[in-house]
Amino acid sequence: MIFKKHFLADTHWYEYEIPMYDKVVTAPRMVSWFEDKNNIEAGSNTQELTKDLRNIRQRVEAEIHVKFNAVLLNLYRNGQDSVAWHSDKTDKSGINPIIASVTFGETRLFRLRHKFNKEIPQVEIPLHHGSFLLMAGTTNSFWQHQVPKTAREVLPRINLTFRQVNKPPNII
Ligand SMILES: O=C(O)CCC(=O)C(=O)O
Ligand SMILES: [Mn+2]
Repeated sequence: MIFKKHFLADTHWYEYEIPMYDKVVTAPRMVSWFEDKNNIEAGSNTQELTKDLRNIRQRVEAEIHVKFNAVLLNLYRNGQDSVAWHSDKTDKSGINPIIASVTFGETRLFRLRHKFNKEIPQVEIPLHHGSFLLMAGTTNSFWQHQVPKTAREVLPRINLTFRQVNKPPNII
């Protein structure tokens, strides 16, 4: 659990505000966003990818031969933290982004549902410590995903999603 401990303690975690109709709601989890230095606009307070994040990215890139310039860290502090149904968009076009996900800590369910055909059964994948999950092709155009809340007593979980972003970043 070395990486979980490290990221828990050494990351600047902050709350993520989601615009929802005419309100703004606070997401039920903590986040931290990093980009490559050359992608960060002057004057922006976006964090630069750390050495550890660059090392993990290198392993991911070597596995799938895809390059990433940003990573979103999500911290699920307990079973009440979650991410609601959504698809990932990493640029304005939103077309077929490639998202590589790495999990540390507690196992949580990752669920997928088809956006248009309700007859297709949902898919449930328990993401364990050290899991690697790749969303590519049309996954994010045709499917939504979520990490539901759980009534079980669970320890913190940290998820890293490597992304390719243009400016300005649009993280989910
Ligand atoms: O925590 C996860 O496994 C997924 C996170 C996610 O979907 C997101 O940040 O867009
Ligand atoms: Mn997502």
